[in-house]
Amino acid sequence: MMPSSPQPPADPSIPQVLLFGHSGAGKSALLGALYQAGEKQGETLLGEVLESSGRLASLRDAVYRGTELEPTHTELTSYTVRLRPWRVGARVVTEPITIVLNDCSGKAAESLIRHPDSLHDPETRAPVARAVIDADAIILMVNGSADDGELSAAFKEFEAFLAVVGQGKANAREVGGFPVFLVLTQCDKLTEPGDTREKWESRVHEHAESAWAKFHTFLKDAAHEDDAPSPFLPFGSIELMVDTVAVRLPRLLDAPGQPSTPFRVAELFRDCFAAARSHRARVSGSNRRLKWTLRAALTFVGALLLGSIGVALFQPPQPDTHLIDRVIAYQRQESPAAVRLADPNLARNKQTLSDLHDDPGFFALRDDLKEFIDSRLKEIEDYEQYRNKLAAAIAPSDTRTLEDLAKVEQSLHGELSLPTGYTWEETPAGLLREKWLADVRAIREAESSFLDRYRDYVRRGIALTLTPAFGGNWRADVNGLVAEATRPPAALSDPLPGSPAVASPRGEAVLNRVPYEFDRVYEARKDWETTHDRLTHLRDLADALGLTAGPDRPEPVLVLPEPGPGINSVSLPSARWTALLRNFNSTSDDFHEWNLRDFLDPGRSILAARLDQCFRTGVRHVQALILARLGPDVTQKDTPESWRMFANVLTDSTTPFPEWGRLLHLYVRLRDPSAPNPILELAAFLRTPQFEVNLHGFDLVIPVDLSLDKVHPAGPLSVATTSRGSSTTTKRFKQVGEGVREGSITTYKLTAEGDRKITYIPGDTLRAELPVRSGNQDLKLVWVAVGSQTYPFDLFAREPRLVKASGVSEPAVGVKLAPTPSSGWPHIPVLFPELKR
Ligand SMILES: Nc1nc2c(ncn2[C@@H]2O[C@H](COP(=O)(O)OP(=O)(O)OP(=O)(O)O)[C@@H](O)[C@H]2O)c(=O)[nH]1
Ligand SMILES: [Mg+2]
Repeated sequence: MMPSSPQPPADPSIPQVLLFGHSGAGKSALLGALYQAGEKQGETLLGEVLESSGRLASLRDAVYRGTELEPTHTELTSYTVRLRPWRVGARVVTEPITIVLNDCSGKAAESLIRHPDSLHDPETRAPVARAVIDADAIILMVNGSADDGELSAAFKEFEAFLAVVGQGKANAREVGGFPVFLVLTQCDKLTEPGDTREKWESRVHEHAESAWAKFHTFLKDAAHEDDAPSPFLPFGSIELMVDTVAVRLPRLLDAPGQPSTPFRVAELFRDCFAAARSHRARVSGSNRRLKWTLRAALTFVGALLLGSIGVALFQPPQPDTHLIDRVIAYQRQESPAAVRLADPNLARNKQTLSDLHDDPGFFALRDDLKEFIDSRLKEIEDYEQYRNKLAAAIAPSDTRTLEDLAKVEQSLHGELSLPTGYTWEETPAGLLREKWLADVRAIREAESSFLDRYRDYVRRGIALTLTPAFGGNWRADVNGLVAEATRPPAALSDPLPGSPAVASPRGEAVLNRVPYEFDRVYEARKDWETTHDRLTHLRDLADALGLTAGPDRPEPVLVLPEPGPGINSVSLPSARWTALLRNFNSTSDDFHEWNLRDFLDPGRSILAARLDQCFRTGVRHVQALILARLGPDVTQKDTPESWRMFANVLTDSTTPFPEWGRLLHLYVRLRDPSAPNPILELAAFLRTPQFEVNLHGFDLVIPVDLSLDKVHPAGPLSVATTSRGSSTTTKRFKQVGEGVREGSITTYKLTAEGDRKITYIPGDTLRAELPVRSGNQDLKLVWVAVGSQTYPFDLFAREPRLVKASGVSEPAVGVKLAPTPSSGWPHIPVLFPELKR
């Protein structure tokens, strides 16, 4: 087994989290799920996960592609993860967090559990033991779908392990409350056939409760048995939390399609990161205090040492020729700074120089030789100090904003500039600094070019959404842009051009991923994603409506053929719906992303007109189906009773009407999201027992050339409702003010005299009459419905007849009578068929 993956020097301020558990517990998968949660559940995790090596992204891909994960072969794999602050609108609601996640192999964990001795050695170099000692939180994982026996065996081991960890933390005089998360993994496997989300969650909950009870019993029993110090001590104590997770939701009855949604992973890491951060902060505080104590003690010891050196100084000096030769020999064969300060020469030289310096004859040496030794020791001390400063500094590749990058550059020219008096340019530290300066330039250049590129995509995308027509090359242009923008601007895991690699820790070349993740590029990429989505939805809808051109466009499934021979109106709607789902990759099952509200003119108007045209063809199919159901003698079926029965046919799933309702609803919904399903609207209309109308009045239009002499009202308009029991109610509407002439028409306002309410029961007859005068002739205008007898609401939509005193009548061409809009005059649903009397 390999010991551990290469790791940057640990920054003491970065909290570390260790994932610990048996092989197959799901540690690596959980890290993949964390990356997924960062993308899908950022609002719960409170951040988006950034990891510049791309290894977490690969883990995620493997987990959700459903391939078996390889057991982890290296003892410990470390990931430095940055959580980009979460935003609500433009407001940043969290701080950025950097955290090191350590994934250990199950085999190494099992071996540590069996032989935990290395945990007692604070200087241990064994990777997993080191990770336990350095951890700010441990996620202790056990397969939640294991049976009772397996769980008990795992808990027994964990108990022993925790006791050692607790003891170790106490011995290290560490702060109290070390966070340990006991996590039951793979809970999706606890699902049973027919489970709903609620049922499954409650089973998972019960499982966790019983596991916790079992574990708790272990802890209690163990404390009594051997009387060893309990891990729950106030100083170095452990704070244990229990959680349940799954990398994916199982297939559930009420949520069948969410296999790529992690369960409680975001919550677990959110809490774990917070606990680890606060532990790290408390540890730093306590270490500072310890350091102070230590420094005070060292000063005291230093004073004692000086005393003994003082005694040595008073001995008479004895020149040591052998020592002089050694110093001169060292001086002669000394190599340039770049070589003498490089590893491993540095340690060797330091040892040699210290030996020379500590030699009893040192004080008797010539001044120039003493100065030489002192200056070289000082150089090594300065160099080490500088190298440590560089190791702890923020590298250009750690930044994600131009401001932070500028700060890094500033510090490389400021506190991290090479000290004067030394020629360190070619030393490893000097080369690393030089490389970082080159990285700053390369990142800045790439960031700006990536930014320009995504801004250009957005600009081109918006231009395409503003198209005046969808034909010609439009579709090919959209697809060309989408294909171009889908490719990242550079291979993200490749080295960034202009970023050199040098042979020292943190000296590897920066990857293209770094500038790609810079905040401005990220924002521009998000803008492009929005533009991309809008553009592809526009293309898809235009495709579905047959408005686009090009060789490989999908079937225009929303364009319907006219009803007629060879066309099966019964199967048409479901065939089209199936084709729609097959051909168009909708993110929702109601296609709301095609809502016209989200598109811009002129494209929006073109789509609206085509949707209307297609809808009307659909209406003709439905009306033909209704008429076919009613049979040849339609007038016989035009009764309130048969219409009420017909309403049940409309909602009967064995008829084609519900499918038509779903399809036609789509056409109207895309234009107006609140539009009702036309089939359900018709059914509700046919079931209405009575219509309440509040007739305020009418606007009457009479063309001036209706007759030779001007025709004008000569009395009130009467609207008569005659019930089937033959009682008649008449409402009158009188003219108010003079008629207003505009061009070739005169408009009159008629208003109700007295009560305005009419209760209309389907089947009642409706008739309106207005006495008019033309010259010295008394005539009348008469309105009667010509469509349905049951619902004669088309009465005022038709031209009246002009009836002479002799009883002869003719169409009153151009006369219009419109109820004032607030009257609530019933409107006949669009699917109600034309009935000829
Ligand atoms: N259904 C399901 N399978 C999971 C889940 N988590 C992990 N697995 C599967 O369990 C197997 C082991 O998962 P790993 O993440 O490799 O386990 P590990 O703890 O890293 O194991 P080692 O690397 O050997 O220590 C893999 O095949 C995963 O796909 C989960 O939540 N649900
Ligand atoms: Mg693993």
